[in-house]
Amino acid sequence: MAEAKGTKRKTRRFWPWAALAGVVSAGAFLAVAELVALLVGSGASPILAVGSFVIDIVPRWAKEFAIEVFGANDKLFLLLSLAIAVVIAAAVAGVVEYIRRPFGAVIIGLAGVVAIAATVTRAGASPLVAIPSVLGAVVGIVLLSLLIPRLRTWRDSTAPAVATGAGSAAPAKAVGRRGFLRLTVIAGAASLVVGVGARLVSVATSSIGKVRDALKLPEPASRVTLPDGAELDVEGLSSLVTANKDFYRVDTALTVPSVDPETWTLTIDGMVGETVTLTFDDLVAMGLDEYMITLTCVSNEVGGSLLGNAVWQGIPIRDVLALASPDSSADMVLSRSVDGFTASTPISALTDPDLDAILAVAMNGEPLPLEHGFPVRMLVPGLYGYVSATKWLSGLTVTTFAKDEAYWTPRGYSAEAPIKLSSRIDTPRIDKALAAGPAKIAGMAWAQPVGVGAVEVQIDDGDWQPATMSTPVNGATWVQWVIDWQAETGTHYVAVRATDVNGTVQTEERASIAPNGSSGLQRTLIRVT
Ligand SMILES: Nc1nc2c(c(=O)[nH]1)N[C@H]1C(S)=C(S)[C@@H](COP(=O)(O)O)O[C@H]1N2
Ligand SMILES: [Mo]
Repeated sequence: MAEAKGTKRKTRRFWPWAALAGVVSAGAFLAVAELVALLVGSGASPILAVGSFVIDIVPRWAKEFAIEVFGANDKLFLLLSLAIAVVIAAAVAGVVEYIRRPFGAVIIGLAGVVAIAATVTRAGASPLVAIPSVLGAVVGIVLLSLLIPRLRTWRDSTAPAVATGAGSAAPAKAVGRRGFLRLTVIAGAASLVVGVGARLVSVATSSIGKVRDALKLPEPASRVTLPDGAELDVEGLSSLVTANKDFYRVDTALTVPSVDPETWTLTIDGMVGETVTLTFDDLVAMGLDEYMITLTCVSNEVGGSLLGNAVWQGIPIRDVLALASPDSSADMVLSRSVDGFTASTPISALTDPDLDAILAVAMNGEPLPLEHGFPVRMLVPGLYGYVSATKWLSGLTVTTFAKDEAYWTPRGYSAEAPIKLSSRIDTPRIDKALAAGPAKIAGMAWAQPVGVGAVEVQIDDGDWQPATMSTPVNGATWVQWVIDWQAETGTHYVAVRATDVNGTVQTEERASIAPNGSSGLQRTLIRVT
């Protein structure tokens, strides 16, 4: 009994080493997979494929939590969580292999199957993308089955003399221990160098940034002209046009898709008289015009910053659709991105001659930034981004809401989602005390596609007072507003509400972002000292 307990304790003493063997084996798996993925091409990296798969399957609350807590770092958070999960699973695999082979190897094999499944099911994947995961898993299993026997030799060599034979303990200990540690260190270091190196090479050789820098777009036939008073000058107020570098980004893409305009095509199919495929040159040759459109995310909370305004250059979607002669019984266009994302847009919003729904190729005077959909994206005034603003666009399928659904529809968001009339306070901010005396309260308001007619502000329990608005550029664009205020020492509440040009007043009724956008009034606390 005492001896059995002693053996058990001794066995457990080696568990951390077994866990390390598992982690090093998993590291070799990923390193080999990354290296081979370099040769096979985009979409073959198992860690990124599994990450993308996780993005597609995580429940809505988890996604909302990640966006809320980590904002633009939500993808970094996902990758870190994934890395921690991989390390834990790998450590378990090592210990399991040590206790009872070959079950640790089986765990690595299963991880290989998951990686293969995740890579081959990505949009547009070729069967070749399975190769890195297969080779990686094989290397991981081989390494684990080399390490664990060495660890056992080490353990056995530390057994009491009665078990291993007198005199042999000392040299066996040296051999077993050194054999295990040497292979662990070499394999671990090699994996680190190869894995990190392969990732870096993959990022560095991605030449799409250079392609974008070299792209010359023709001059647009028309420019957006700003009316007098289109922009107010108030400290702390958002600018009328959001700079590209400050523009919010929301998408399901773990890595920004690389799409070369040289090989890009757009296919218009489905319920059409004729399927049409356009090249980038075909599209641009239809003629560019400038449009100012404020893009808004359904995930924007009351008072939030998930919206931005830009000057876009593009082509009306109604002209592009007309080339394919859509069937009059169709009521939806399902737009598709190269990465598999889809959006469902009512065809009426795309063909309305009074609404400039466009395929955009430029944003604020330059080709679309890679993360905002290079080379071509959609923009539809008045509809939230997830039902209209497909980035890295690759196809338009003319169909019906009854027949097809988009990416977010089975994930708890409405199939159709017009932007809700809303407004926000940019200054003063709740986290910054204000000095008593004359002050300005200012912010933004939006009512795409009709436009804002009026903005009112309420201070404490006072009456709603009209704010001064910037001159609207068009109905698809937000406006700025400002009101002068004599700030008195103490704490105050400020609320804002917008009215659209048709006289509809922003509702006080609170709604959360799911299923079709937040509502309610922003009421902010101001401290005056
Ligand atoms: N391919 C693709 N396009 C997409 C998305 C996406 O996840 N993938 N997200 C949509 C959503 S939810 C919004 S709000 C807008 C955001 O565009 P931006 O990142 O350029 O601001 O893009 C839309 N287009
Ligand atoms: Mo969005």
